Amino acid sequence: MDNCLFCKIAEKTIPSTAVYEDDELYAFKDIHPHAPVHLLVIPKKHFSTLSDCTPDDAPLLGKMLALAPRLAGEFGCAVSYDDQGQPVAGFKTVINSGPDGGQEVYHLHMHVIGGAHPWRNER
Ligand code: DGP
Repeated sequence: MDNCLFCKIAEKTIPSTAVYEDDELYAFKDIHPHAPVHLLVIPKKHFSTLSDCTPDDAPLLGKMLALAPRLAGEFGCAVSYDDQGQPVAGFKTVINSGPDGGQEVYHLHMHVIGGAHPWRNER
């Protein structure tokens, strides 16, 4: 789509630090990281927001979600289990949608954020 920042990033007309790519998805480092690991996963097909997706897009959305733990593992923040079977480490996946959802870039993207836990006290 013309004038879409993340379409241009996926097309490589704007540079980014790639961490994953296939025929449908592109993932790269966020330019303003909120934590030691902060990645963005985008579909190459342009959707402005999650609200523009339909049930037919479920396989693509599932593929995006399934990529999160794989990338978290590659960046050292996957959930693992200690000797007592308690979960350790971990990451957060976020899709901001629309102005009330805090979305700033209008190309669907999923944040994968880990390596720190500032949100633990937010619960
Ligand atoms: P959101 O608020 O969910 O729309 O988050 C947009 C994110 O995109 C924000 O964390 C910063 C990131 N971002 C914005 N512009 C660029 C860019 O040019 N390159 C990269 N790598 N990330 C960007």
